[in-house]
Amino acid sequence: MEVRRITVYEVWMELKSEFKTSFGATRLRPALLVRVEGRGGEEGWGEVVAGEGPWYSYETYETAWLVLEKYLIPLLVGRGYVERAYEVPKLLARVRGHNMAKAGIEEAFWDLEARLESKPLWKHIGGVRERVESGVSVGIQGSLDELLSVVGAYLEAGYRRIKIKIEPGWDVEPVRALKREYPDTPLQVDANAAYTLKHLNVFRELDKYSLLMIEQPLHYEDLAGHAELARHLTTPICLDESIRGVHDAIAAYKLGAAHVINIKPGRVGGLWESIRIHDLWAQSLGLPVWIGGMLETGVGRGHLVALATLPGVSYPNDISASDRYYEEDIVEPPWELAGDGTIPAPQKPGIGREVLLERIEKLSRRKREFKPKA
Ligand code: OSB
Ligand code: MG
Repeated sequence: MEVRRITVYEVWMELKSEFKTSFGATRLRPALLVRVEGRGGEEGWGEVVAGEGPWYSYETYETAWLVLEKYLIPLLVGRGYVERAYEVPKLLARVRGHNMAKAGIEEAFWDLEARLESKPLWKHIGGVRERVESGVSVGIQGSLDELLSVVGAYLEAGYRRIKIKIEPGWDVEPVRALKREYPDTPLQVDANAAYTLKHLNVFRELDKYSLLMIEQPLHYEDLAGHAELARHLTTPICLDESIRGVHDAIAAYKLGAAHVINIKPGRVGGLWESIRIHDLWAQSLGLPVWIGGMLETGVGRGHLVALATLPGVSYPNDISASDRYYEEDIVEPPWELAGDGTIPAPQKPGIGREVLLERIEKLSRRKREFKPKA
């Protein structure tokens, strides 16, 4: 693939409602959009999911901008040519960490490659399903009444699986309330690392509610702690923040730290590493994975949908429709929920959506172009 030009846009997307987790609340979501242009005007798009501050990860939209412009893009644009998308991670491997920045540019090459081959991205990466199961991730609410009404509205809209964010003081009560009101709705919780083993009594209580899983209960570096916790619970433990690549997945398996992995391309450095984790955890070990989200725009969402079509994905994903997040998305058509609580895999090439350049230009606070030296 010839690389004619790489452009990075910094956009700020206003969420329809504030999203609150154990590490803070967001209403305005930054995103870096990466556009790679090939020879004949073809283009590919990727998204950097780093947040406003270093809370979920050490990366922020500003560190990602710096690392992209100073280190990552020069490694690719300087060559003027990239053979295959799967080689991008190898070309970027000299840079340690900064997985979200890497993923944004790697995804753009996958989208471009699939478009050049006139194939939907999901088929290009070995996906097998025509629709992906959509769940919704619900932030921490101000009261149980608000929680019940917010969840009620999502169920009304067709979502079939609910995940709620928890933190100390907002855990057993909301789970009990939801199980009482909606006993048949599959439910799981996500702590974003807000607990320690001292909270064992809370987890023992949560263990009574047949939750699908408990996501990232402990510190992101504490694989041994998760292994210890797992020995006390029947509810499966799912890791998110702790799994930064396939090496972490191997360590988690050897320690018995998790039964489930939430795969996010941003967290692990792109689609290639996501597929490697899927192949190890689901295909080789026979354990469950699903695809998580980071409140992506329609661009990042396209990459999530593609990953969710992989054969080993066996739980509903944190991939909701565009209108769960934003009044207006930056792709056409927006991602929509089908009647059965799924999102159909697209038939068009690449991520399967038209990316609205004019809208992106309008939303941009910063833009920079990179070209090979003539
Ligand atoms: O931990 O899964 C998480 C959003 C931002 C940061 C971390 C997480 C999340 C979500 C949102 O849960 C999932 C979505 O995009 O719908
Ligand atoms: Mg999570």
